Amino acid sequence: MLKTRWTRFALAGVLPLAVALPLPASAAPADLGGTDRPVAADDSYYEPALGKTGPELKAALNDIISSADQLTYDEVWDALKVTDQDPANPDNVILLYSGRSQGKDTNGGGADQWNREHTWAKSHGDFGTSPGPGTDVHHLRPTDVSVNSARGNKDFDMGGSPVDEAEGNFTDDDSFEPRDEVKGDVARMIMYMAVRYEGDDGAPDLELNDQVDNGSAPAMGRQSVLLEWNAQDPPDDFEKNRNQVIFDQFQHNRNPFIDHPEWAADIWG
Ligand SMILES: [Ca+2]
Ligand SMILES: [Ca+2]
Repeated sequence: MLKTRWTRFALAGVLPLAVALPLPASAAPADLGGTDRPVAADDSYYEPALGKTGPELKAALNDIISSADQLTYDEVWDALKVTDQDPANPDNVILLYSGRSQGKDTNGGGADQWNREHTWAKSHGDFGTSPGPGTDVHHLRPTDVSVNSARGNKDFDMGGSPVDEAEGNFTDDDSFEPRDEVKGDVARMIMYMAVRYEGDDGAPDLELNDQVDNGSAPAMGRQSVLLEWNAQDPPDDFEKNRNQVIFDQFQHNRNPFIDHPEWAADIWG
């Protein structure tokens, strides 16, 4: 924004000296973590959506958050080491379902390593791991390898038996219930995906529905339960920081439901 203004002044001859002057450091494209970017509390990011509800709100948010950078699947490893860093230990990440803090460099496919969980299961719409929904860090989280397998591609709902190595999580044949501390986080990630992906850019149109066992359909449930989880478990500092880090350092877009949890009911309530 700042760079654009300087360029316009320069082109218009209003500030001819600007042509010869170096741009302020804060306007350099490489400086994406600076404090001059909009912050979460600044609703200017959402200006075109403010005052809208229902499908109009959803469409306005899709337009806003679709302006984003995409990572490769390989770059997701390094992004998660920043977005999900343990606030109490910069060498560790916190795993989504188990809540365990463990070394950033213990990622991989072996027992008790952490890997990249697609909270919106990638088979629901079959979008794989190429840039797009398959690499969107807003819904990708570090998880224990075996806990990730236990979740599989199940929809989210209440109930089932306790999940090994992840206290407070439950699963049965067709659904997965995350621990209370991340129920809202999961709901808001799923809602982000439903709004972000509307069938453009070669990606499927992802949508919520009120069922489980969605299989390979581009749908995720259970909508009524996700709405409850969003209300029960409001965004905490870890989740808000994660949204800000993705905005500042990686994709430069935001999850609107972390900034405005009330918009979930405005769209799906
Ligand atoms: Ca939470
Ligand atoms: Ca959608």
